[in-house]
Amino acid sequence: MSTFDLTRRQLLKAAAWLPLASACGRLAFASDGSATKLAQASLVVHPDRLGRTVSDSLTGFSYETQQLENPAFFSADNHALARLFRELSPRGVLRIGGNSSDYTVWTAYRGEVPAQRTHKGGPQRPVMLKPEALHALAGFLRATGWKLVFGVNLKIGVPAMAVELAQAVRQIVGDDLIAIQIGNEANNYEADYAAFDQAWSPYAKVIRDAGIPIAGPDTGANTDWVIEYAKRHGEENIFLSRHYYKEAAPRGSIADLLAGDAGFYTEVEQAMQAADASHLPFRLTEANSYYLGGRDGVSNVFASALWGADFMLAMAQRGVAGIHFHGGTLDSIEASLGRTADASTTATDQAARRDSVTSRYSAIAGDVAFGFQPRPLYYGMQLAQSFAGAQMLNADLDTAGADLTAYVARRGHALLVALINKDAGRDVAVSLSGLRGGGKGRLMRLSAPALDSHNGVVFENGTDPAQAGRSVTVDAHGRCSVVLPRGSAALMHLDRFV
Ligand code: BDP
Repeated sequence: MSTFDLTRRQLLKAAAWLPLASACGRLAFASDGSATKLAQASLVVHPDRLGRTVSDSLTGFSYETQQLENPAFFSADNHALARLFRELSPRGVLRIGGNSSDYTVWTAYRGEVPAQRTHKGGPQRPVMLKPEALHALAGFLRATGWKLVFGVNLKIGVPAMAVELAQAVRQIVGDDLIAIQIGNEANNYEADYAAFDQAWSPYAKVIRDAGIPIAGPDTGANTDWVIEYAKRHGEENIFLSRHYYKEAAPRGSIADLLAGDAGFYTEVEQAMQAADASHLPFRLTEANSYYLGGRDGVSNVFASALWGADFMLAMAQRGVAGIHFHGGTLDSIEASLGRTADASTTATDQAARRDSVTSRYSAIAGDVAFGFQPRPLYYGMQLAQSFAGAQMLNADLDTAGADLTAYVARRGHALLVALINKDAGRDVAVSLSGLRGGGKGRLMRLSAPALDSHNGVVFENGTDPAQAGRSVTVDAHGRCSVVLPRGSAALMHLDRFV
């Protein structure tokens, strides 16, 4: 466990704190109206126990290279998608890659390209990537302020084509390119790290010789590869990377997703040791709830918002610099898995049509024909993005046995507290202490009718007064209490903490 972990401790004597429920201005009531069934949790903030500084570019997305086959998708003219990116983060990072990047033919390349072996579990046809798609992508990046991480293929075994593509990306996208990655999840097709390193090295050499920054190893799992790669190639890289999915889609469920993934957190701490030793950021360049396209009724419902917010903040607390949620059209994801999308829909309303053409786990639904809209996960990302650039603070959390997580950070003079009640069965009253006496701020709730709701998600961070949260006041002793209904989260922003 990291020293920044919030520890579960014995239940404090909550009785003495009960009057404080009104100190935050009657924030909420238990959803069953009964105060007696509330779990009484506590959070003690320690302003002097500093944690990691959260990266400015914490928020990221990952899309298949195949998505670029339609240059109108990532284009400055795709205003609806550009707005959703921009509103989520002013400094996000888009990663292009996935299985389809290993089957991509750069159409401007004039050399020989061997016939591509397609196999079960991979795309059935190569992606034909044209220069106009890169020009459109460059426009999209300028319109959003986002940067780019771009994957070239390793599997085809043609470094000459990879370097030409990398050069074109660099020339067209310019300084908005952070790095080129070589190969997608090579742990799924190279026998071991040594075999990967041998295949990867000629690519890395020509791309670096062309003056283009690289990052990697972009492995699907295998934290040991990340550690070995950092040792061997740390100095040549801009950042280190791997991917994350909790499990395969058939094994997914809301309960499984919300239970968290302590084993992975430990792996991240190991990867972070390697990253810190090589003075490199570590990014999860592709991540989401369940691989094989996501799980319907789990990856695309409100539970994914609570999971996404918790996952991003748990990663940020451990020092991960960016989390790139994988997604895009159903067509692009199904193709990456060697399957054909069935996006036929009888829906007549626009929202349902957008949903039907989108991969299960995508945080944004829609396509160029139908337009775009946020999915529940998008709102969870928004909550976590509030921490970008802030400094994490250590705190002691007593969950009182509920599935509750909490994250605390300082930004300038302000204090941020995220409280995530992933418990499906218990409302929780959280007594906060260690705050600045008499402080004032806002409480913004993230809620939906139920954990399995596809629609009706609200994150009260808007300028619309009806969705702008409510004011909170901390008592003279620096205490305050918040009730979190089961399956909901809240972000507290206190204006003058120091
Ligand atoms: C990852 C691949 C990506 C797939 C995803 C999935 O990189 O191309 O779309 O799995 O299975 O491993 O959903």
